[in-house]
Amino acid sequence: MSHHQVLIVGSGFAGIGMAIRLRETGTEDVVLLERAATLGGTWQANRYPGCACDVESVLYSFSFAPNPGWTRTFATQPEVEAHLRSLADAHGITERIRFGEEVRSARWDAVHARWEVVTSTATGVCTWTADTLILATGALSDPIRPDIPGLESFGGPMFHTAEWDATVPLDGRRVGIIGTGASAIQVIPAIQPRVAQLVVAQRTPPWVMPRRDRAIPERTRQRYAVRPWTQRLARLAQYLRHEVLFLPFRHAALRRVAEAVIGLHLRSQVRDPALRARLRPRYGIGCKRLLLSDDFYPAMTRSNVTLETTAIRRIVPDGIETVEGTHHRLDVLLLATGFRPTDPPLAPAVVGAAGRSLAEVWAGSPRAHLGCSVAGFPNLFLLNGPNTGLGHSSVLLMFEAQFAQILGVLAVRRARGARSVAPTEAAQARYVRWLDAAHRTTVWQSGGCASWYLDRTGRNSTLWPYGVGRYRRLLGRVRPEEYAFDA
Ligand code: N01
Repeated sequence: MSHHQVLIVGSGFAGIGMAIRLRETGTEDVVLLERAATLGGTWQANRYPGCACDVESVLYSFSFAPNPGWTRTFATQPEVEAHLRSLADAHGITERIRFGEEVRSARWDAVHARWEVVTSTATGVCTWTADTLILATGALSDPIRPDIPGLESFGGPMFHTAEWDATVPLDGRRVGIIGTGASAIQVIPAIQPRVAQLVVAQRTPPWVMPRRDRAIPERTRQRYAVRPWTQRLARLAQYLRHEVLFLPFRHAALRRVAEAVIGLHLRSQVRDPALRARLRPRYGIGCKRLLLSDDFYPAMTRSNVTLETTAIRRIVPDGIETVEGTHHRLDVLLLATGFRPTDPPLAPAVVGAAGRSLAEVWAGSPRAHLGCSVAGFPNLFLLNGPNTGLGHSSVLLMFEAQFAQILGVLAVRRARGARSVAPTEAAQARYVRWLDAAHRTTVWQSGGCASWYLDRTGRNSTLWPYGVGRYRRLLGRVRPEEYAFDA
């Protein structure tokens, strides 16, 4: 058993950024538990062809660790992963990560005022204790397979985009892909030129806007390195642009304008009116994640691509069958069917002061004070927790706001000589009521789509309902009266 001041679960952007900020502010004894063999979280797990960031690189980095070396306006997965690795190395975080440690349970020990965490490893079970536990496990870390009859009967290779099997050859084969979300629209153009046939099974057509990805010229990169303020200026411009992009999500009149403008992208890229009609979204823009692509629509017009919009009745050993009886023969089946962020897999295993788990307390609808701590769970902090996701900007900005709040709360705990801290029930309830009211007028509630933003109770427990600036202002100050400190 080993004891640490802080244990962080997960080594993606959130976990690594938190560890850096903790060390910078004087907390040296930080250990990160990572179930994978390498760091990076979602950026090491998702390795499908075409995988790239759909937020501009200049904004998809921490303000305290800018990267003047980004080679494209939208970094590819290998480049994001490499950036994260070099960040962890440069700040002495890599040696603090314990790889291959999958957290099985975490229990608050009130007697010793600490968390007891059990992990499983390749060789057995390990027990850890920590004064403070920070969950940085990501919202999009556990892929879901679709609930389609016969799925397991498929005879050829079948895998989820987040579990890409690069050993399976796709060249010259008949490939099917289920889903047309953010992952699918990156995979489809990347593999379309290589495969013999590509069947795209679409249940809901997404809104897709132009991406305008391009190489960042060497001279711009040099300028960013020599005069960092020029990169900060570019970052500010992107930040403000994204804040404007958010407005249609709250205002129906602006939504209609956005739909008209963004609808031109489909019109300009798909000439065939029949195909266009099948690709046209039928819900309010932003209700599901707004996607960016320059090559998805063109790929859909190629002669080796079939768009299937009729529901799948079942998967059979040699392909998929629709409810109208069409049988698509396939060699390989790809599942681009997303993740389940509203049922965090670790929630049943994290047990708080009253002996109840996060899953029991949440009952299918996660709630947290300011998105980063939960009443009844002392010395526990969440990164990328309930209602901290974004549909319009860089989630790294949200992480930075959470780092500030968590560091601030820990500083007050230290200053008061307290052993533990948790938000009060009243403060959390007030905050959640305010959030729910704010959500009522957003496109996510009224846009006429079914999305993973809403949990099984119909509540939006994933997204922050305003622009990023408001969250940063809210979390930039600690209000000690919102927390209970125990000596
Ligand atoms: O998953 P999704 P994703 N039968 O849930 C369909 C992030 N991300 O992996 O819309 C048939 O968006 C489903 O259909 P429908 C980003 O935050 C970021 O693509 O539910 N179809 C949908 O089309 C994103 O939002 C980047 O009707 C079924 C698709 O599968 C999040 O990850 C890149 C089905 C799932 O789409 C998730 O994106 C990629 C069924 N039974 C992803 N079940 C960046 O660039 C599901 N579908 C940063």
